[in-house]
Amino acid sequence: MNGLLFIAHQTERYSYLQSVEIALAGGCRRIQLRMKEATPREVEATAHIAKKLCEPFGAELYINDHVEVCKSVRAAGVHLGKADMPLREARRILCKDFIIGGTANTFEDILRLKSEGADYIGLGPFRFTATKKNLSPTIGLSGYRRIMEQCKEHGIKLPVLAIGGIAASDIPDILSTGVSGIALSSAILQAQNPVEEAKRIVAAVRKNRAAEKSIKNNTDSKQYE
Ligand code: TZP
Ligand code: MG
Repeated sequence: MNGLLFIAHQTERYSYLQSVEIALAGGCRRIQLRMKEATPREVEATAHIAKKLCEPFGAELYINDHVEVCKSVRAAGVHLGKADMPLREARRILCKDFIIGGTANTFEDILRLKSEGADYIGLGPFRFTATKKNLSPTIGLSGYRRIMEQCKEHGIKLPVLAIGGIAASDIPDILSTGVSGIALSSAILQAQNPVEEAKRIVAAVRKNRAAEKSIKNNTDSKQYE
């Protein structure tokens, strides 16, 4: 899991499926369907359609919270928070056939999720966001630097996505901390022209990940000069 993950949401302007369509038109190729207030049946019905929308673009669909829905619609994976099904139980149901991500707010959370078999980590929130209720303490740029440094020291190579209150202009700084990608929602859905903003964000993530890789490769090779 790297690059950009779009969190599909319902807003005053857009339905869940409209937000999926916007993200796809803007070039996002990883989409998480996050329907907090919906019943499992509603999530499943929407996920079926979202999966069909993703297919022609070769985009991956992830489901927030609902392990059974992930399996029944054959999504790419599921994302689980602290209050959701325990990761080990989800792994028993999904085996190795599906990707499982977990939410972390601290380095200790990352250690726990790694021991439970997570495939990737959503680390946040970067800053305050109204998108999520019961928000954990914000991490900020210095927090990402510290936590990613701790991951390096402990040899933890799990992909980490930064999430929560991220704007397009934050992307270069956040990617410079060593995270492998960015997850966001409102930066696109609250923009005046969401499709154009999605395009801008997709390009910014691509450009800055490429820049980080080349800095890292240069630094790595310098160690042997
Ligand atoms: N966890 C922290 S923020 C968030 C989740 C799932 C949703 C996305 O937040 P934003 O600020 O709309 O990008
Ligand atoms: Mg959850």
